[in-house]
Amino acid sequence: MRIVVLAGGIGGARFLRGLKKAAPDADITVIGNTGDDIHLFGLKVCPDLDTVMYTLGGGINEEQGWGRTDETFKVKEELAAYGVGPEWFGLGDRDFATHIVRTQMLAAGFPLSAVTQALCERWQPGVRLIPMSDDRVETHVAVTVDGEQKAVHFQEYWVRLRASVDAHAVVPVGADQAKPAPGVLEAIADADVVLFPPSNPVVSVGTILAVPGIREAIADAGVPVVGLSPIVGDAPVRGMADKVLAAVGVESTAAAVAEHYGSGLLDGWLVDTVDAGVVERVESAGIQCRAIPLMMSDIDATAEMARAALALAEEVR
Ligand code: GDP
Ligand code: FO1
Ligand code: CA
Repeated sequence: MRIVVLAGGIGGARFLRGLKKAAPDADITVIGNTGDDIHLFGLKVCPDLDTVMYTLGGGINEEQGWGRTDETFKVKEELAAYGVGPEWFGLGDRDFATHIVRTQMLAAGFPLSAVTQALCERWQPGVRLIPMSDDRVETHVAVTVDGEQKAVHFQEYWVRLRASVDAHAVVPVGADQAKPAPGVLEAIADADVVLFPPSNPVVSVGTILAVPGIREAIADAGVPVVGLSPIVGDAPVRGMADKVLAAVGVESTAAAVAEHYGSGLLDGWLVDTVDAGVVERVESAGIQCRAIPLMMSDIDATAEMARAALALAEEVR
């Protein structure tokens, strides 16, 4: 079975670990969000691609969910001693090596998709990881700080400001001009099922869908598209997805997120058992819905979620 997954960072990566366990023989292609990417210290950092790569490759810091295990921060300390920041973004020494290799290969002319493949040679994530695009796309957030309206990079909004200021708009800058990376549209056209993991609907899955051609390819593939809600009991399980959902006018409920994707895209939607009350509302929007435990507390619980998603895909096929 060929499965395509549109993934952000932590939610996407953890779901993929369960999916690999639930479907060990499946051919899994992951289309990764690159809207979170940022240039720091002259280096290209791709948080969501790296989170998927490290998580599936056994190098992730499990508690944090991002960055490397057994990490140190000597380079960051040395940079700070020169007065060079930003101090609010925690790039570790081991992680730095990844960004140096990536930046060096990009400078040599390799596209990000080829660089990602090369980095995955080391990590062997057991899936084909493709960035959504080789073109630069950067999510920016329009905010008001001290009465002044401005746009900040998504990482500044998320990590420095902790999404604590009002966001008026979320813009994937460059997305409208971006082309899907080689292999993205082909993987979707050849898929037997497309899954939306419990990733951020706005700044992860939404950004991938903003690359012209990807949404259309999914709708045209004629295969089941099934998503899992990142919102449980009217709040994100982790992180501040409610803030970016509010910025695009979507309430933070499992039902509203399903309706935001819409029946033109989604065939099936899984909500947590605490949200069983919304099943009827989602189904009246033309999306088949089931309520099951959706907490990725361990790999077995996550594999159970993946099995339920694949079972729902068969029901709606
Ligand atoms: P990010 O790029 O690191 O922010 O990760 P993603 O975009 O892939 O996923 C973030 C989303 O995952 C958040 O909105 C969380 O609410 C959701 N999430 C994290 N852990 C869980 C979980 O155990 N269950 C569910 N249903 N959602 C989760
Ligand atoms: N998230 C943080 O909350 N603080 C950090 O200092 C931080 C550093 C960082 C370094 C590399 C990397 O791949 C990811 C990193 N993240 C950090 C996570 C990253 O910002 C994610 O994009 C967001 O958490 C939301 O997707
Ligand atoms: Ca992300």
